[in-house]
Amino acid sequence: MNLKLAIQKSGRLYDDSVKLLKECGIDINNNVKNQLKATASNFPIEVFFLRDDDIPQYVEDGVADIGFVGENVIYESQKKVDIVEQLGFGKCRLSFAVSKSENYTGKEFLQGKKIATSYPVLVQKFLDENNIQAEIHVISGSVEIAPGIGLADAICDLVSSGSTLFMNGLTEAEIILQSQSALIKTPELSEEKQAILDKLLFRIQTIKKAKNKKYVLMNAPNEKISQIVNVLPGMKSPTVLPLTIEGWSAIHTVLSESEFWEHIQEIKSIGAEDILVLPIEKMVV
Ligand code: PRT
Ligand code: ZN
Repeated sequence: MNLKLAIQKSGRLYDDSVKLLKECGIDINNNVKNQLKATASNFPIEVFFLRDDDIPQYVEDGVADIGFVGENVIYESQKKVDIVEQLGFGKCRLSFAVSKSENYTGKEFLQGKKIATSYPVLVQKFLDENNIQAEIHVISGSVEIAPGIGLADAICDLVSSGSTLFMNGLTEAEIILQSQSALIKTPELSEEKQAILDKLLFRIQTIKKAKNKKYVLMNAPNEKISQIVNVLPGMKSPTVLPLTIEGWSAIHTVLSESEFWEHIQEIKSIGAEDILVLPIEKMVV
């Protein structure tokens, strides 16, 4: 029995999807170009390669049991699938943007306007929630050129760095959805397949927990240890080990990237030396 997973065939999510499986210790045989499916040699999973827009439908129908796909695509598709876990990659936002020369003062700007988008469902939902009447023009690609050629007064499209908007003389006016990739599952999953999914989820969560965490080591004089330990947030109390030099100890702890930057100067000024920061690959807590 294999769990059937749908991932994007090629595009922005492909590399991160395959990388996540690899980090989970799952080796898929995906060396052949243009292949439609692959199996794993060391995990009961079969991977289907599809266009991202088709993934929610396949999962709703149970042709695939689970899928990795952007939340933007999931919500726009309106398919009956369960979102099980956010995956932390493919981060972007769905935003309205207007020409730089427009004076965007708020949502009311959109009243009676023409909006070009590939996300008619999500845009209509936003308009309805805000009692705005506007005309939606559905375009499937290069939405950002619509205002420049007089096709629309505003666009609603995915933004990540913002450089596409900038290059087209547009500014981001309103975010309507924050999105990232998520693991979705079909509403009906057999007990046996659910057990495989639970195993996969455990691995994914283990990796996610470690992603932003650093293993931090430092040396400090013994009389400064309690002061340093008080500053360190850490998961539990840090480990303190004696050094061979009399009166000194090593402190080991786990911090998030932001906690590290927040506290490191203070820790150094208290008296910590030789501070080392190492990445953590996996974390089971
Ligand atoms: O062929 P297939 O249908 O599978 O792929 P696709 O062309 O529809 O999708 P693809 O590969 O472009 O994107 C897949 C998913 O990546 C999207 O559904 C989002 O969940 C996610 N994602 C994250 C993005 C972006 N960031 C993104 N920046 N998808 C698209 N963009 C585009 C955006 O549409 C705009 O044209 O990038 C441009 C803006 O980027 P910045 O960096 O200039 O702001
Ligand atoms: Zn697509």
